[in-house]
Amino acid sequence: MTTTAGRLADIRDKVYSGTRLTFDDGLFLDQHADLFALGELANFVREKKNGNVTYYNVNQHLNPTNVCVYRCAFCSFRADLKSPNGYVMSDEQILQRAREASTQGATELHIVGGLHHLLPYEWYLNIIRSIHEVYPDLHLKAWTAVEWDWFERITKRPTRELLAEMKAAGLGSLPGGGAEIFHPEVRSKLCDYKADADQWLRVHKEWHELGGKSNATMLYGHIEKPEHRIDHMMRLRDLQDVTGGFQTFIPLAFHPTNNPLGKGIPKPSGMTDLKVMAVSRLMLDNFPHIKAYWQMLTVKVAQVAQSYGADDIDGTVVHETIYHAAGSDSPQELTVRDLRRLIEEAGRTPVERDTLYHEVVRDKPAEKKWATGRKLVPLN
Ligand code: V47
Ligand code: SF4
Repeated sequence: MTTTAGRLADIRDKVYSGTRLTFDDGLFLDQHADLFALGELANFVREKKNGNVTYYNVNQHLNPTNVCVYRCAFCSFRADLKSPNGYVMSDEQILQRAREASTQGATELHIVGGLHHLLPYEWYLNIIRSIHEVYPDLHLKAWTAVEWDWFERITKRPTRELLAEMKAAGLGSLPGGGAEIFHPEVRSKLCDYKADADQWLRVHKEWHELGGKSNATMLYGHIEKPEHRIDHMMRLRDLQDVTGGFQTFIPLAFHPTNNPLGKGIPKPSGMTDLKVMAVSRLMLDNFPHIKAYWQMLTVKVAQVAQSYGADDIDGTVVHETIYHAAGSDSPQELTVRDLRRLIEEAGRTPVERDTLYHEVVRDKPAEKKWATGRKLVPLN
């Protein structure tokens, strides 16, 4: 009979020799390995792939509407069509936010939002086209696979065609959101009606086949079990073997405030955050990067995560709303100086990257200025 120590030794040999881990290996690591052992192994892979570098970027978020036809059980951001909290930004507000991002030195605008009951696909297309026309240097990372699936439902046109159309209009890449947990046992309880695992993976495959890059996420720390997390990673790894189009995996810690799923569920602990980070690094051997998204993990855990497999910390993240609605107590945004300092304190070398992981070299470092007040137009 193999002991726990024996099993861990076998896995250690595999990691050091570059042998791919199996589903059972992943499950064992998630359930039985101690955090120090996980950290040692994940850090080995992290340094083999990315040396001592931790990447960050200068980015802003834009959520053009929070009105959503879906009711994901974990979501604190969405609003009903007739809710007083519902908003839809005007074209002018959207362009103003792109102007602000551009003048503050951002290289990326991360654009996601609700699936509005009444707005046509052309509204979403026009956001990309109009920003790209005025600010062609701003990389637009926009619309999760769930949004693409929605566009297909409302236009009755195939996602492949819509992706190509939006690429021509200026779309730069796809964010990793909407993945949640792929396994239907859990997904049906989190978000029964929106795009399922196959649809999510298909959209990313089609985008990769068009030559695009994208990210992937996993929402953990709620009702899922270790086997659901490992299953999620295996599905992503399988697609990455085929396309190679994923850049970064981002484990997202569940935030329980202001959403139906959160009742009675605490936020995942720092131990769970680091374990999931490390297991992700070990299982996703074909993903170049693992991101410790500081807004979601807290600055402190994101910093420690740089020794548990992560090599990216995300960016300045001006105007984040989704996590703050769900009870994040992280700061609203960080300056470049803050980001570089906390990366250096973690013993890593900070490197500014653009969305596609090219190094950004500046005459002088970009600095955030406080944004002026933002007004949103209520829908009703
Ligand atoms: O899909 C929503 C998650 C995602 C909660 O691609 C929640 O670079 C925890 O995908 N608790 C959107 N998570 C955010 C996202 C993302 C973020 C940063 C960078 C990138 C990238 C992508 O946020 C949703 C959902 O999985 N989410 N509500 C919550 N209460
Ligand atoms: Fe809508 Fe996205 Fe919230 Fe789900 S997570 S309810 S799709 S905004």
